Amino acid sequence: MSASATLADLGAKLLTGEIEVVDCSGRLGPDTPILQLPEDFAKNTPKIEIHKISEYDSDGPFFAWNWLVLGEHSGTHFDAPHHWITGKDYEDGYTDTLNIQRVVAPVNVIDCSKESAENPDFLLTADHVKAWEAEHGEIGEGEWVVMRTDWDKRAHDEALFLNADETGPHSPGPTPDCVEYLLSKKIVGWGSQCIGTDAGQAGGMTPPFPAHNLLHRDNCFGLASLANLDKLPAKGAIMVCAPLKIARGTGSPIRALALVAK
Ligand code: 23J
Ligand code: MN
Repeated sequence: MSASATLADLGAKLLTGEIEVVDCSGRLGPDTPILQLPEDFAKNTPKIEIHKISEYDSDGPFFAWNWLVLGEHSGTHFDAPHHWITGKDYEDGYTDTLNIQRVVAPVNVIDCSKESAENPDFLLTADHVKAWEAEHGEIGEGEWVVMRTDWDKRAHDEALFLNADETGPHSPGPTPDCVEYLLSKKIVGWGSQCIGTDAGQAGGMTPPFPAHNLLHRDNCFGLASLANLDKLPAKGAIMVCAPLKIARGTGSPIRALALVAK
């Protein structure tokens, strides 16, 4: 089939609903869970604020609009390579310079929901990914890989979502060897349903925060706080994860979309 015929077919099937758009973003607002770095970092990213400018009142008689306090790394969001020191020298590593063709790609959904329910510190390894590939097929170059943990079901409660105690946050994520394996497959990026791309306990790994350290070292992207991955097949969906074109931005909230055959 020609590319133009494929695209016409896609358009027609979007209109009939045979291809469904699944919303993989959570809601952005004052209740959105926000990362809290340890106190040794003086500054932190703020809680989201939505301030009214007007709503059909004396400040705007026939229009409603708001202004926001919104960190780049808030809610369902995109990590660009410049976010981490290992990615700092990529000229195309910012939200306004990255190759936007890359962010629309097939997605591999690795279901770790059962393991994560049993153990909030569950770590996905390269061996797990290889076993997943044996069952579902190989992960291809340029594709997204996302870890389904159903962590979005906790997003209504920040404490439940961050799941921290005296020993720090407890949430699932990848091991360093998992991220290295995925990068050897030349993926475009890695996504998590938790607050960031790394596990809660990833600060103690070698290297610390391997998803951040290794993905961005290789000019790859991260996705955090993804929602509704339970509505996606293991393979076959296409993910659209476009960051705002923030000037020299290191990341951005996104409306993550998945195209899924019904
Ligand atoms: C800043 C510093 C450390 C981390 C993060 C941000 C994130 O997880 C993020 O949102 O990219 S670990
Ligand atoms: Mn981030």
